[in-house]
Amino acid sequence: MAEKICTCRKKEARVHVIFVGGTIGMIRNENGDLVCVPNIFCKRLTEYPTCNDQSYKAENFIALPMLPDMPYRVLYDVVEFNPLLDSSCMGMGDWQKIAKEVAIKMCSYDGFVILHGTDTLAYTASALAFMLENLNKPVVVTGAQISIFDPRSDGRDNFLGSLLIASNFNIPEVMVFFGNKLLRGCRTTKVNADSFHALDSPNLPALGKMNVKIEINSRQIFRPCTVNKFSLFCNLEENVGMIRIYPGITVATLKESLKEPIKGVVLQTYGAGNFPADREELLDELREAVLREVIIVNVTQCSAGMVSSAYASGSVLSEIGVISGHDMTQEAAFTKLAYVLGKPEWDLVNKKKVLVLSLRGELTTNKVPKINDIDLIEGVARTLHMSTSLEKEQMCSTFYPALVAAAVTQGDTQKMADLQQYGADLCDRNEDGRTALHLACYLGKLNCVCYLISAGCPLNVQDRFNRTPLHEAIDTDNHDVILALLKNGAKLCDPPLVQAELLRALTERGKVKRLESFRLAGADVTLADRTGRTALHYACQLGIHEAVEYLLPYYKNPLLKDELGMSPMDYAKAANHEHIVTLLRFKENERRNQDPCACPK
Ligand code: ASN
Repeated sequence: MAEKICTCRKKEARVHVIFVGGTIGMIRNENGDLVCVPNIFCKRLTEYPTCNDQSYKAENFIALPMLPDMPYRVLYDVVEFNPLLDSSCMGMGDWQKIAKEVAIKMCSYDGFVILHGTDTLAYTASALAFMLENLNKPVVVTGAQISIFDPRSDGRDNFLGSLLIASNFNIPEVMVFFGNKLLRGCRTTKVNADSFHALDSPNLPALGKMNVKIEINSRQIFRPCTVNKFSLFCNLEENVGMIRIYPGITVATLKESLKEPIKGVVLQTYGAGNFPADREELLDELREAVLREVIIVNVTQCSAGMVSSAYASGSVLSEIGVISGHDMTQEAAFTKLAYVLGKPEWDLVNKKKVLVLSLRGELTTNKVPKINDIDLIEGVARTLHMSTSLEKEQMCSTFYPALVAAAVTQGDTQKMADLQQYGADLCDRNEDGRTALHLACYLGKLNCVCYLISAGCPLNVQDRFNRTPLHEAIDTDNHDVILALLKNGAKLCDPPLVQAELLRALTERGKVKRLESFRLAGADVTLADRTGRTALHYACQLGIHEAVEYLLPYYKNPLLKDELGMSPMDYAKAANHEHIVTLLRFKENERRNQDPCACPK
C-alpha cells in the first residue's frame, strides 16, 4: 500500500546545485547529438514535476515534491558553469572554481550537489575532499550516463538522490551518488563506460544504498578527530604526474616523466605494487628523482586491492624511498599528492608522513592524523596549529616553549624546524624568562645552539635571575658552546665587581675548570673586588695551589697590593704556604727575565 503523504509544511533544507557540465545536463540538438547548451538546464528542470513542486512557493528556490520518509522539504537553486564542461576537458583550475563556489556559499546552505561529467568525476570528488578542509556539510557529486532530459535516463534518479542526501543526511563528506550507491568521493573511480553503475569504490563498501528504503551505513562515515572550522585550500601543486608501468617501458620514457619541474608522481605498478625490479636502469631513474626530492607514490594498476611488500619486486621500491599509496585509487593518490605538495607549512619529511595517513578516509589505515602519528611533540604542535579555539593563543604560549624544550633536550634540530613551521616561536621565553637557547647552552647541545642562533634567538637575553645563555654554558663548562656564542656576538655583561665576586667564589672552591670557562667567556681573571683583592690574593691566602698555578700566567704583576697594602705573596707568606711562595718567586724571576710587556696567552 502506498504511504500517505503529509501535505503540511515541513522544515526546509536548502541545497545549492552547481551545474558544471557533463552528460547529465546535455541536450540533444537537431542531429540527435548531445551538446552542452548554456542557460537552459534550470528552466528545463522546472518542467519536470518530479523535480519541481509548483504548488510549493519558496522565494528564489525550486522545491522538490514532498517525500514521505524525509524529515526535510528540499529547496534548491542552481548555478551554472560558464562555459559548461565535458569533464574530460577539466583540470585543477576547474576544481578550484567548484571548491570556491562551495566555500563562498557554505554558510547559506545545508548541503551541495555538483552535477558533473562522469569521465573525470572521481578526480574532482577526490580533489574536493582534500580542498574542502574540515567539511561539516554534505557535498554530493553526481552525473549520468544518459541526460536527465532523455526519456530514459539515470540522470534524474542520480540528481534526486543526491538532493536528498545533501539535504536530509548529516554526512560531512564529499560523496559521489551514482547508480543508487552513495560512495566516499576520494574512494571512487570510473569502472564502466556504459553501465548505469559507472562509478564505484572498489576498496571501500558504499556509505549507503538507495533501494526502496535509503540505507546509510553510519559506521562507515568519516568523522575527523578534530573539530576545526571549515576552510578552503586551493593551492594545489600543478607539477604532479602519473606514470603507468608497462612491459618494456624505456628509461627515456621514465626519465622524461620524472624530469623537472615535476614535484610528485603517482607510479601505477602491477598487482600488489610490483615493479620490474631487474631493470636497474629504471630503478636508477627513480632513485635519482627521489634524491631530487620528487615524491613518488606507488599505487596498483588493478581496479581493486592494494600495494604491499609481499614481493621483492615491490619492496625494492620502498627501499629506494617510493611511498606506498596503500589502497588509494589513482585519483585519490594524484589529488592528495597535489594537495600535500601544495602545503607550504609542511616540509618534505612531513609531506611524506602525511601521504601515508588517512586524511579524509582515502586509504585504509588505523593511523589517523592525531597525536602520536608522527610523534608526541609534533602531534601536539600539529593539533595546536590546526586549533581554531579562542584559547589557541594561550595554549600556544603554554605548550610551544615546552615542546621546543623537549626538542632541544633530544638535540633534534629537525624537530625544532618542524615546530617552527607549526608556528612555534623559538625565541619565546617561559615564565622564568628563559629561552630555548638558555637550555641548549646548559645542556651543551651545540647543534641546537647553532640552530637557535641562526633562527635569530637573542644572545644576551636575561632570565629573571639575570642569567644569559652564556652563563649557562659557563656553568656547565661547555667551551664549544661558549665559543659559538662569542663568535655570534654574545657578551658577558656582569659588572666588574660581580665578576670579581664570582672569581673569588670559584677560586675559594678550587674550581679551576670553571675559572677557565669564565675567562674564555670574556672575564678578566685579574679583576679586584671591593677590598682590592684579586682571585690570586685569595688563592695564595688559602693555599689553593692549582688555582695559583692556573691564575699566575694571567697576572702581569703578581705583586699587586690590595687596600690593606698586601700582595698575594704577603698572604702566602703570612699563611706559611711555602710551596706557593716558591711558585710566586719563580714567576717573579721569570717576569724579570722576560719582556715586561709580555702577557700570558
Ligand atoms: N564525456 C562526459 C563527461 O564526462 C561523459 C558523461 O558525463 N557521462 O563529461
